Amino acid sequence: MEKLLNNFDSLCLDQNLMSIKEKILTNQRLDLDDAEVIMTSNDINSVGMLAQYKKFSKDGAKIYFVVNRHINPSNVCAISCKFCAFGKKKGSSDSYEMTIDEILSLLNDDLKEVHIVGGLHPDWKFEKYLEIVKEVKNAVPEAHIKAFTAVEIDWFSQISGFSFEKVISKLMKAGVDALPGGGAEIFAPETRKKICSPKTTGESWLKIHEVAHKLGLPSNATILYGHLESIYDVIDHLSQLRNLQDKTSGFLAFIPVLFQPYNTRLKDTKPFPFSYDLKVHALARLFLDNFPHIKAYWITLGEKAAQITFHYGVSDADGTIISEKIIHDAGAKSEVGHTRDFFVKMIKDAGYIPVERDALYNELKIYA
Ligand code: V47
Repeated sequence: MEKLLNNFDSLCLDQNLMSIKEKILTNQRLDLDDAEVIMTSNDINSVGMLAQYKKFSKDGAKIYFVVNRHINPSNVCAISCKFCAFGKKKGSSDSYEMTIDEILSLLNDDLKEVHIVGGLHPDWKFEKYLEIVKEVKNAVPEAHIKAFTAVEIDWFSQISGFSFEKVISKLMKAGVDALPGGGAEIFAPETRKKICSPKTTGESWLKIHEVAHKLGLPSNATILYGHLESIYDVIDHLSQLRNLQDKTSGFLAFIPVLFQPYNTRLKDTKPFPFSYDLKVHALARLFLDNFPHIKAYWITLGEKAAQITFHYGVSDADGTIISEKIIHDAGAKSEVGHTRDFFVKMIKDAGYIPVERDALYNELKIYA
């Protein structure tokens, strides 16, 4: 593995990265200034070499994926965020609500993870969400259920009058095995206000994940990037997540989610160069030293770009998803889903070892 950095000194174009290399080699934690050096560096190859070294020191050449399915029971949403093209007003012609039977018809015994998230429905009671979880668990008991973002947990708390603890405990009892990482968007209050002012604050998002971890429920964390944020917002976001993970160790994976502007009220944001995506993924791997995995969300990146991030510290390719809607409503150009065979080939083609996993990263099959 040391070989990965053999040529580093002779190939490094940015001398500011040399002290970061020393820290990575000696397992020292990066600070906020190091993160700034990475995000402002033009030496994307050297940044990638460092992130790759860190990834290999954790997982070797393995890249994980899961046979999963996304289910969005309704797109009716009581709030409207500028970056979102999915949420619809109740009664609008493009709103929908799925019945339990419609939800169950999407399941099959091959699934290892069912990912359930949706809008904040103004009329549905908390019991309805518990029923969805119970019915899904009953139909596919072998699959993990990763359900409801912290924004939904906050909403359930408001509509039920229950504390976060009670809402999460009831969801766990119904069958939820993990929380997805959505809703984190960007914690920095000024930027958060510009893209999703009505949404749960960053502080509450972090509090809900802390409560979940304390109750023994693991979770993921996301960042929505590529809109109005500065690199300091990105660094602040990672720093707050790293601090919480130091306290709880409950996060499984960090997922950079690239903003898609189509059909949103942030249509006019200027596109970022691909080197920015690579730096966000690499920085995540280097800075979040206490996160087990960095995930490439191929839905937003596109399949080929996701493959390229495998060389920038990523250790997880998410999964089959089967039918993604939230990001495709905002113009994502990737397919809406893929097969298990697609992931095995995609990971092998990039030079890595595909490992099929469940939602909790238990290894189910290594495709050597
Ligand atoms: O939080 C909504 C994002 C997220 C847009 O935990 C958009 O394993 C881009 O959280 N452009 C939900 N993104 C997705 C999510 C997720 C995905 C995959 C895996 C996991 C996991 C979690 O969707 C929201 C928001 O950031 N989103 N609109 C948009 N226009």
